[in-house]
Amino acid sequence: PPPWFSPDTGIYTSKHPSVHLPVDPHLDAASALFSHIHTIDDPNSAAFVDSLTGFSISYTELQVMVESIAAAIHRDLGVRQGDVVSLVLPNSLYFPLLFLSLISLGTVVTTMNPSSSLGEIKKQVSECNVALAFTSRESVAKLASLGVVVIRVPESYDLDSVRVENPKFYSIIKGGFDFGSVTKPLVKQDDVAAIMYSSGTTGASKGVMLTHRNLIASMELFVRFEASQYEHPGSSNVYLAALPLCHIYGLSLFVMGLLSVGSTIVVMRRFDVSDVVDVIERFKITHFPVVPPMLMALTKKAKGVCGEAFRSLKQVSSGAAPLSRKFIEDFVGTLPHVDLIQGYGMTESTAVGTRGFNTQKLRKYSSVGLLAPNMQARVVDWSSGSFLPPGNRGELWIQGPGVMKGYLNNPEATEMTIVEKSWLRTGDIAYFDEDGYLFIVDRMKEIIKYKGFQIAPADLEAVLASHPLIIDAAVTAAPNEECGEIPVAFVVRRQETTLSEQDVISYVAAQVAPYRKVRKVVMVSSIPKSPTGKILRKELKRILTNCVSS
Ligand code: 4UV
Repeated sequence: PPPWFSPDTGIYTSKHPSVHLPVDPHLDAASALFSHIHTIDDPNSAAFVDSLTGFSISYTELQVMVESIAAAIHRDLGVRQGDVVSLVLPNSLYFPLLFLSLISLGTVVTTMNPSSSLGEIKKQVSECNVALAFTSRESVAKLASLGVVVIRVPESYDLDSVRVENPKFYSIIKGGFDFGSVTKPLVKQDDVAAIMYSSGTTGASKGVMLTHRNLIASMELFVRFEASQYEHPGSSNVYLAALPLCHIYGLSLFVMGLLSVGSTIVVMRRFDVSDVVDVIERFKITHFPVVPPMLMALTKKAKGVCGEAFRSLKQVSSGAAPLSRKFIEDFVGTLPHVDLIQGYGMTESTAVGTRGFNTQKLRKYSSVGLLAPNMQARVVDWSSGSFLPPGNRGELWIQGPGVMKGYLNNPEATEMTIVEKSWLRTGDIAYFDEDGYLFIVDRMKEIIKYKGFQIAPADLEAVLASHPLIIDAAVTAAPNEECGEIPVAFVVRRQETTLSEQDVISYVAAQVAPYRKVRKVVMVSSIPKSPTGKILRKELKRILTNCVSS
């Protein structure tokens, strides 16, 4: 057997040398991040740039602003250690400023997609006991109607206009607050820093408790380690941040990790392929992390554009959902000078998992890469429970400092997901090849991945069940070339009703974020279930295949 696999324990160890993680038990993730900033070649280089206006924040300014905003939030808003504050924000430079300020205070941040519906916000606000929220204009009323104290975050970076239009926010952001004037709370690495939402292997979406230690692990093992593998220093890289910062993939890269290596991060409010070429050219983007639909859109666009526009681009990394061979071949054929890799991780692992690593000799585009340092894995046969050697497919389990503390207020779900004390069941079916590269081949968990976003069938089933004319319903994924997967609802309607497929689609759309809406409805006479009442999802998939082929 290879040295990185033990047949006795069934454990795969990372092929990378292990990385030293800070041992001080009292350390918050923002301070851990800033402890690296003195190593940056030019502290006056831009940490963040707004893709629309070119407004930028340097590394020196970033650190001063984070301290000042933290002091203002503590002093003016009375936010204290352990309080839960929500960020319901689209991508902006204010997002990382607020996130880092809040966690440096020992405050717990819970992020929500800015397109969340009132019902979705209500669930998260009540589960996390949110006391205060920072949000954009669109969500102010929703949050306020739930009794949450709301601070509106402007779109503008022009402080003069912010002062006039939004004095409350201005007073927090204007600077000049001295952190020395407040007693800095003692934050432990084991304290919860963020609560992100994921449905895990089954059921409704749940709060994933990530500690400061988890965020530090993500910064060190995922981002800093990768940067250390390349000859050029991370500070010469310019990243395009078009992934949502509210999701673990964008958060771990653009709000935490990349700052510690001094890269410049160009923030796009949202991914828009018609602007992307211009942004890449204008800001000389070198690295672009994407989800598969973005890769497809980029490739299509690149075909019609002169190659010069992409000259600066060195690496595109894709993650969050499977990348088809067709997308890979299309991309590599169109932009052969750009290195394409895949990464794999989960909310529950703080995005720590595997990353691709191409060399002159070895290019495995379909692989999600090698296990991150300090991480271990097992591949488990789902019928016998035995641990499988390289070349065999089974459920992937991972273990290491990226793994979450647990699900919020849900010990049962935590126990089902973190097994044998410390192993995270990923719900993904995977195998390692003879070189230790991981391949994700299927998913045994219920989640649907729409453009890389999670959708929990159970969440949509609860919405469907609330319709008076629906007797029973179940949701599953249908494959879709552009989006990866789309949610399809199987609906048993009351006899003699005129409820149409479109009625069902509209009913759900009114209650969920746009990306989570049901996109196809199949009327059935009953939902296939096991004797214990569990929805037989494989059977639903079979019915769906038959509908498409007939
Ligand atoms: O919880 P989540 O929504 O989290 C993510 C995380 C994406 C990351 C993390 C680190 C990276 O380096 C990176 O490139 C991407 O999406 O969903 C977790 C589930 O998404 C699927 C898989 O089912 C996970 O359990 N998934 C994530 N990455 C891939 C993937 C991939 N490369 N290929 C196939 N499925």
